[in-house]
Formats: sequence, structure tokens, C-alpha cells
Amino acid sequence: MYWHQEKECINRDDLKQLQLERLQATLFRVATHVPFYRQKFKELRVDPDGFRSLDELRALPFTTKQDLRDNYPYGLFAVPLRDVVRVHSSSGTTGQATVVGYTGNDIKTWASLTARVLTAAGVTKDDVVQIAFGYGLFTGGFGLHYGAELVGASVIPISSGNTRRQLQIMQDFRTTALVCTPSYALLLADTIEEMGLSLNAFSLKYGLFGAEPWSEAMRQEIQKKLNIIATDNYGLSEVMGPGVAGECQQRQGLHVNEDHFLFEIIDPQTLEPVPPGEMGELVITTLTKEAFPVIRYRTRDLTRLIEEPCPCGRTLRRIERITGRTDDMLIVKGVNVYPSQIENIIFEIEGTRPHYQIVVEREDRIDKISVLVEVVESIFFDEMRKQREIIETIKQKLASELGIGVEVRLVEEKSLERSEGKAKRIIDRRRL
Ligand code: DLL
Repeated sequence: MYWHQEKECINRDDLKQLQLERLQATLFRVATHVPFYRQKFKELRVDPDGFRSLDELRALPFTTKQDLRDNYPYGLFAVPLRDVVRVHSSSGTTGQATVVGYTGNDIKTWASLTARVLTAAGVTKDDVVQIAFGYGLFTGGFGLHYGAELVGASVIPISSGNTRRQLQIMQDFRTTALVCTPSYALLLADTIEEMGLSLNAFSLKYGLFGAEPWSEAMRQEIQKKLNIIATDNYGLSEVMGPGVAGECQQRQGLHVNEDHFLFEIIDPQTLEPVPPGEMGELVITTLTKEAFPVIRYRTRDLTRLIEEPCPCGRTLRRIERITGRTDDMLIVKGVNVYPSQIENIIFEIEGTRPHYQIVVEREDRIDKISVLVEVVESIFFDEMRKQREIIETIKQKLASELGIGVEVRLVEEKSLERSEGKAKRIIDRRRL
């Protein structure tokens, strides 16, 4: 099932032509209305009117989170504030918050793109969609809400938090699709188990999860525990919010809404494009945004483009699940470590639970990395030998994957902090 079949299954040559025309319009828009881009184009001698081919993209300047901060709050808006009907803001957990704006048309586009993502995941007008993302300055709640309404589903705007109430409503209102972060889905699933509720009391069929990285092992676990089809969807406030890319039911990568966004993968060090299909930093240019267009926005997210066609029939290319962020990368004793590398190893080992935390400390000027992993109760309380075995296996695998020694501590189930939004996996005490 498609939402916009003619766009989602577009001929690739037609797509390229559409992208070029939309990019030209976007360049004209920012050159005319955003002093920041006018200045950058001047410095780099980019003539926005002379732009003739998508191959010239590389001549355009990058935009970074710092540029957004420097222009706080409205400096990068391409329309006067009187044409802006909505403002969102990113949480600012890693620094000053940034602000993004939407015109009425932007809101309509946004709804249509989250409608695509919802439809690709299986949602139709017959579904009851429980949106357990926060509503507010975070884009998750409102973004998927408008799309679900457009699809014609019955939307429950419950927002995040209050886990027991979520479950009560999920049963009583016969929710068929759950929308939240994967870590919150897992918390809901664990709470169902803990409360001794039967899955038969629920009507769930689909789960649309995003806003944070998760692994295939975590998907399998959520699917099994909630008996649903769980799909991944991706977006970021600077570019729009959810609706940028999303999986279809094949669950083999996320289709990019390429008629609205241009994706490039670059090497974060050299800033040059990586060879096709290779992993690198995702860079996004918006093609239809009115209030807040961005040119070559450096997302810091790591992924690769999948060129092979998808059996679902969509011609929109896919990206692999986001494996981490360039700024998530820990440098421990000079070695680059991504949390996803650790997660993959932990989740392969029987007896562990998909909850972990990575703690980095500095003792006598030497970095020490410890991984806290939850294990199932029976092992935690009874099986010392099994515990030692698990610790040794994880240590060995981490040592061979990362090349550095890592402390491993097994902790009791549910002892690590749970989150109702994005999970916090890394505690870096070196900066304190
Ligand atoms: O998280 C938008 C969103 C809401 C996407 C709901 C999907 C669902 P921000 O708060 O600006 O926006 O955070 C964006 O979150 O750069 C990624 O690092 C991460 N992220 C988002 N989706 C995924 C995903 C929303 N599916 C940042 N997998 C992005 C991995 C994701 N990371």
C-alpha cells in the first residue's frame, strides 16, 4: 500500500528532474531571503541562478548545527514570521536549543510525508493509532499526529509518559498501532509482562518506532513481545521532524522521501562523498521547505545508501538504519568506539537484556570504559558460573571488535534507568 504511489514509485529520471527544479527554487529562495546563505554563496562564488545539474551539489556550502545556533532564534528563516504558523525546537541536550519554523504549506507537506511513512508501515484508516511521543516543542508527537489524521486513522494523542495509563488505554481503546521510541516500546512490553497482562487483551498490529538508534536484535525482541510488525522511521527537527525516511513492511532499510530531500553521504573528515554504498555521515538538503530550508545540513548521523531496488515496488532509495552519530563516537585510549558496536555484541549473547549503559571515566589520566548490562533474573540471582561466562564472552568479543579492554558488569533486570523518550546510553564522566 502506498500513500502517493506516483511519487513513491516514480521513474528515477523523472525524479532527478523534479529534484533539480526544486533545488533551483530552494537556492533562489535562500539566496533571496536568508542573509547567511547569501553570504556563503558569495564567499564560495556560487551562482544560485547558474545551477544546472545535481552534480554541482558539491559546490554548495554545508550547514551545521552551529550555524543554526549562531542564527538563533529566527536568523535562518526564509519567510517573515507572520507567514510562520508553527515553531518547534530541538531539545538542546547537547548545547543551546535550535528553533525551526513551518508555513501552512510546510505543515501540509509534513503531514503528507508522515502519512507516507505510516502507510508504508501498514497503517490505514481502519487503525487506532496511539501516539506516545511527546507533544510540544519536540517534533515527534505533532509530526506523526497530523499524518495519522490525514491517513484517516483514529488518533489517540496520549503523548509520552505514564506507562500504566498507556497500557490501560491501549487495551480499552483497542489501539492497533503504537508510535513511540523503540526503548519506550520495550518498556511498555516489559511492563505488560510485569503486570501479568495477557497479549490477548491487546489489539496491537503495528509499531512505528524512531527518534533514536536501535538494533535488529531489539526489533526482534519488540516484535516478539508485542506480537507486531515493528518498523523504523527517521527524521530530525532541523530538516522537518519525522517523515524524512521510513521503512516499508519489508523492514530492509528506510525509504527516503527523495522528492522532498536530497541525501548525500560524506566522509566526516574529508567532507568528500564516500564511494556508493559506503558508510558515512548523512547530509540533507531540503527541496520543498518554505520557512526553514536547509542546504547540505550535516546531520552527524551515520548510515549508508542502499541502491538496490526494494521488493515493495517503491523506487525511492533506502538508507540503512542509523548506526550512530559522529558525536556519539567515544574516543577511548585513542580508539574510536561507537555504542552500536557494543550493543550488537551484547545483544547476541543469551541471557542478556537489551538494556545497557556505557560509562567512561578517567582515572590517573587513563580512560576506563565500563559496560553495564542487564541480565535475566535467573542468571543474576542464581548462576554465578553463567555470570562469569557471560562477562568473559562479552569482554573477549569487545576486545577483538574494539581492540581495547572493557570492564563488564552485569546488573539486575530493570536496574538501569528507563526512558519514556530517547534512551541515554552513554555516561561520560570525563568531562565532569
Ligand atoms: O527525533 C524526529 C523524530 C521524531 C524522528 C519521531 C522519528 C520519530 P530530533 O529530536 O531533532 O528529531 O532528533 C534527531 O535523532 O539526528 C538522529 O540522531 C536521531 N534519530 C531520529 N530518528 C532515528 C532513527 C527527532 N530512526 C536525531 N534511528 C537524529 C536512529 C534516529 N536515530
